[in-house]
Amino acid sequence: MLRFVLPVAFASCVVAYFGLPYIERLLAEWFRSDVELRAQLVMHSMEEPITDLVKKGNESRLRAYLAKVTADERLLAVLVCRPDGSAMFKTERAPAAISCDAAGDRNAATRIVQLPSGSVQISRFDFDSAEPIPFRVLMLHDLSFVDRRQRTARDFVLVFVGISVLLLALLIVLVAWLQLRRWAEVLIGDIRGKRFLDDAESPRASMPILFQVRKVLAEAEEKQRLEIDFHENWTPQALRQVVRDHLHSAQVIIVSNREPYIHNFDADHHPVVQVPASGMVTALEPIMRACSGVWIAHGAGTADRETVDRYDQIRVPPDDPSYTLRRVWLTEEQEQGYYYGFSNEGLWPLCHLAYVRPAFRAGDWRAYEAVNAKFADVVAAEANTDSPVILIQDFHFALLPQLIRKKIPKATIALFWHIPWPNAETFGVCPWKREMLLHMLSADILGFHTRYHCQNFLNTVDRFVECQIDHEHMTVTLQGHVCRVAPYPISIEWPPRWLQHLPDIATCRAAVRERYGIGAEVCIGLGVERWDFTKGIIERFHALEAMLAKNPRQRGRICLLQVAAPSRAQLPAYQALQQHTYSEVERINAKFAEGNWQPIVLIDHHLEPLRVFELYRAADFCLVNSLHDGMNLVAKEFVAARDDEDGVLILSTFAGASRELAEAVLINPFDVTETAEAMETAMRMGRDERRNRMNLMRRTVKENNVYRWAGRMLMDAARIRQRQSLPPASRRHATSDR
Ligand code: GDG
Repeated sequence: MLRFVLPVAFASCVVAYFGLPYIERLLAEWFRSDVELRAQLVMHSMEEPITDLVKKGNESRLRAYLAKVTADERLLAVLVCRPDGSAMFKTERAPAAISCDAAGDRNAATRIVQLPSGSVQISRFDFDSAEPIPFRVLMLHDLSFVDRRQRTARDFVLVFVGISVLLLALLIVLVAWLQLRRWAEVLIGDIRGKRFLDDAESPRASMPILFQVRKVLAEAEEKQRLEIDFHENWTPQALRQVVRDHLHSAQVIIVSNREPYIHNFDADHHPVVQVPASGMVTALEPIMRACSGVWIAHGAGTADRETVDRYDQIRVPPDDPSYTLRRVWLTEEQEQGYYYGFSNEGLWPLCHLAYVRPAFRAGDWRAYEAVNAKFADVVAAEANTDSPVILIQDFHFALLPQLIRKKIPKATIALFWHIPWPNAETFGVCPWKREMLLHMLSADILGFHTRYHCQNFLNTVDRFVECQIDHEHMTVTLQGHVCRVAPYPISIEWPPRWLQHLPDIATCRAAVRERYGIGAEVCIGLGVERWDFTKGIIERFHALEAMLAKNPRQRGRICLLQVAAPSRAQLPAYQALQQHTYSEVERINAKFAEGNWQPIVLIDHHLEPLRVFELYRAADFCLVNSLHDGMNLVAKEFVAARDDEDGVLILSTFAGASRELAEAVLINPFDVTETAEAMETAMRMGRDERRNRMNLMRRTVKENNVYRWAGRMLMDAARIRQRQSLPPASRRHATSDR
C-alpha cells in the first residue's frame, strides 16, 4: 500500500509547494485591486460633501460625517491633509504611524504600508483645485483580512490536496489490487492447466504484463523439460536430488502386489531370501534404494511372517538395508479372488491381445475390492505426513487411487500401469469398467509405457465416463480433479549392479556352455521370461523348428536356451502352457537332436539374477518375441549386459521396447517364418553391424535408464504439488481455463 501512496503523496507535496505561493500572490492582487476600487467608489460618493465641509471649515460636521463613513470595519481611517503635508483632520482610528506624508508622491495613487497590527492600504485623492483651500484625502483600508483569507485559502488547499491524495491512493490501491488479483487468477489458471502461450490469440493475451509472465513461465517449464529430457546421466544421486530439491524430501511410498524380497523356507526350514522374476521389481528396486521410504507389498513367501518385526516390517536389501518393506497379509481366499482371479484371469488377458479369454467372476471382484481397501488402510497407517508421494504399481490396484485419496486427501498419487491398455471396445467387456476408471481417475498421474496406451486409455475414459478430456495436454478432469495421463517408458538401472560380480564375456560363455552342455561351435540363442502365454515361448519354438526344417545346415549349429521362471502356476491357463511347453520341447528335440546336440535347452525354474545376467553375456542372440508386452525389460537387460558391444537382439514389434530399440531385428511374433528368418539373420550378421546396432541400443538404454523413468514421474509429481499449493483460482477461471 505504502508503495502506491508514497509517490502520489510526494508528487502532491511538490505541486503544493510550488503552487501555493502563486495562489497566495494571485489572491493578494485580487483583494488589493478590489480594495482600490472600493476606495474610489467611496471617494466618489463623499467628494461633494467633504469638499463642502472643508470649504466651510466646519470641523464638527466633518468629524461626524467621516465617523459615519469609517464605521465600516474595513475602512480604517480617513485623513484630510493640507497641501503642505500637515493634517487638517484625522478620524479616530487613524494609526499614529501614518501621517499625511505617508501618501507618497502624487504619481502613486496607492501604497501598502506594513504596521505591527497588519498591512494597511493607503489610497490618495488630490483636490488641488478646491476653493479656498486645496486639500488631499488619504483613505486607509485595513488589509489584515487579506492575510486571514490567504491563510484560510492555503489551509483549504492543503486539506483539499490531502484528502484528494488519500482518495486517489485508495483508488489506485483498489484498482491495482483488483487488477493484480485478476492476473494472479489467470496465471494460477494457466499454471494449473499448463496453458502458457498456446492461447496467445485470446483477449487475455492483450494484457502485456501477463503476456510477459506467461512467456517466462513457458520458457522456464520448457527449460526444465529439456533439462530432464536431455539429462544423459540419470543416476541414483540425481534421483535423490529430485526427491530432496523438488519434492522437499517428502515421504515416498511404493505399493505393489509383488514384494522385492521374498523369504521362503528351504528344505532345512531355514529362511532363504529370493528376488522375484518381475519386471516391475527389476525397475522399482533401484529407485527405492535411491529414495528410501516404504515399500508396501503382499507377503507371499513361506518364511515372510517369520522374518518381519512386530510392525510387519523388515529393512531391505538384506546385504545393505536402505528402505523398509512393509508386508501385508492376505487370506487364501483373498489371494485367490484378487490375485489369481480378477487380476490374472480377468485383467491380464483383458489387457494383452494374446487371444486368451478373460474370466470375470463377481466373487473375484469383491475380493479385489476388499484387498484394495486393505492396502489403502495400510498406506494410511504407514504415511507419516499428510502429503506423501505414493507410487502405486500395476493393475492389481486400480481402485487404490480413490481409496487412498479419501484417507489422505493431500497425497500426491501416481498409478503406473505396467501392462498394455487395450482399446475401448476390448476394455468394454469388463463388467466393472466404470468403477475401475472412476477410481483410477482420482490419481494425479496415470502412467503407461507408450503414448499409444495413453491414447487407448483416454479413448476408453471418453467412451465410459462423463468428464472433460484435454487431448492436447493429456489430462482428464473429473469433478474438479485433474488427472494427468502420460507415457513414461520404464527401464532398468544402468549399469546393472550384477555386472560387477561377473567375469568377462569369454569366461561367461565358457561357464554357460559347460553348465548346459553346449558345444563350442554352437550358436547360443537365449529366451528369458516368466512362464507366461503373452511371452510367445511356444511361438519361438515353432520358429526354431521352421528354421531347422527349412535349412538343415543349421542343425547342430544353434541351441535355444530358454529360461521359463514358473509364474501363476496355480492357474489352468499357466498349467496348460507349462504342459504345452514341455511337450513341444520334447517333440522338437526328438525331431532334430543329433549326438550330444539338442536344439532346445529348457530351464524350467527360477534363476538368481546373477545367473540370468551370465546368460545374457554368453548368448549370441536374444529372442524377445512377446505376443503383447507393455515394455519388456529382458530386451533392455540383454543390451545392458553386453559391454563387449556384441550380440543381436530380436524383438517383437508388439513389445513397448520396440519403440525405443529400433536397431533390434524387429519381428511380428505371430509370423513364424519371419521369426525363423530373423534367427538366421542374427546368426549371419557380421561383427561390425552387430557392434553398430548394439552401440546405438546401449546408448538408448543408458540414457533412458530407470532413474530417468522415475525422475520424470517424480518431477511431474513435484510440479503438480507446486500447482496444488497455489491458492485456488476463481471459479470462472477454474472452468474456463481447462
Ligand atoms: C511387466 C510387463 C514390463 C525372468 N526370469 C527370471 C528373472 N526374470 C526377470 C528378468 C526381467 C523380468 O524378470 C521380466 O521382465 P519383463 O519386462 O519381461 O516383465 P513382466 O514380469 O511381464 O512385467 C512388462 C514390466 O512389467 C515392467 O514394467 O516391461 O511388459 O508385463 O527383469 O530378468 N529374474 C530372475 N530369475 C529368473 O529366472 N531373478
